[in-house]
Amino acid sequence: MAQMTTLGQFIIEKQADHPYAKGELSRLLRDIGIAAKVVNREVNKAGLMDLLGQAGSTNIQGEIQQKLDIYANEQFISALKSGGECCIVASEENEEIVMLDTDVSQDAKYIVAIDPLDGSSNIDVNVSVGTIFSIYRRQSTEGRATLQDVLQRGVNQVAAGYVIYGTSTMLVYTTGKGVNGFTLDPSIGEFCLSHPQMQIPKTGHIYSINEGYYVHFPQGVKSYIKYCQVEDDATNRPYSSRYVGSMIADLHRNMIKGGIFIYPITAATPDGKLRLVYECNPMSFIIEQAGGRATDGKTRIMELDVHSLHQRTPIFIGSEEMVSKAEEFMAEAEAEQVSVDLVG
Ligand code: AHM
Ligand code: MG
Repeated sequence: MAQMTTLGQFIIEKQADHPYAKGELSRLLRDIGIAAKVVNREVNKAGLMDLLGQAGSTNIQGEIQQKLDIYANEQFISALKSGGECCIVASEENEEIVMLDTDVSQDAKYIVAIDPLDGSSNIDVNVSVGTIFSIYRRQSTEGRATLQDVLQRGVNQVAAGYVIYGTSTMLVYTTGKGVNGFTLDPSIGEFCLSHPQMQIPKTGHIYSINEGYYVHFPQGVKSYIKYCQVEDDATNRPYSSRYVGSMIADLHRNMIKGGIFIYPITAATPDGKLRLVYECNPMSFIIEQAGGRATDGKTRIMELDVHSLHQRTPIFIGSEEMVSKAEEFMAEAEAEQVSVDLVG
């Protein structure tokens, strides 16, 4: 039988590659991996449990929280707290940052931003959900860490990853030296290296966007969708449309098969829907590390300024050539709008 590499072994082996090779980042990743296994166990039996359903409270974006959202949030925060390497957790489920360092202990050097259970409206229909995480070094050097330590641009990330609770459960992460994927073997309870050095194809023939909002999309997005639907043998069009409604599932598929995922601004969500700090930046880091591209239609996601914890951004992410093509349509539409405005 081939020798399996577990997540724990892999993290230790790669520790020396990292500039901050003191073992803290490794311990942090290991803690996240352990919490992911606990969350996976609960997600898997969601259909059997009273946990399923809505908790009745709303989070700060006004969306109804599922009970498992709360459970997952608690698991990750408690794993990070007991690990001692993380001073602040920024979570989709908490309006404010969660301080883990204390007046007494201020040694923890890392900030973790997390969406504990993304796509949670899919839980009660048995569709894949996921966890997204992003890790930064604390920038301030004195006293307790503050919100400012969290509001760093995506280019500062030292690690990012996602867990997909799907037909199998996978943890995929990067520390800036490529992307590796681990599949949970439930018989031994370990994440095992199954997808070493993942690369997203340069192009693909799948586009993922909620076309139900078509009338509310900007003109550039509408034109790009039409381009995807036109017949053209040379570029293998028309493309297929696939939209799970669970960003991790859509991006994980695109990562393996090639494709583009777009969540643009719409009339109802003028800043986009997805969150920069704990959804778009980590996914952009991973996709870029796999050879893909991620922008807001114009600017690289990881270079956007971060003003607030729950900031939203439009996102175009996936295979490099497809994202660049969509950007061309955005630029064209913008230029046309400018000339219309000038004439008007
Ligand atoms: P959530 O963080 O509240 O779960 O929302 C994020 C999810 C993404 O996973 C998904 O891509 C998107 O929202 C779907 O939104 P919509 O239903 O508007 O297409
Ligand atoms: Mg989310």
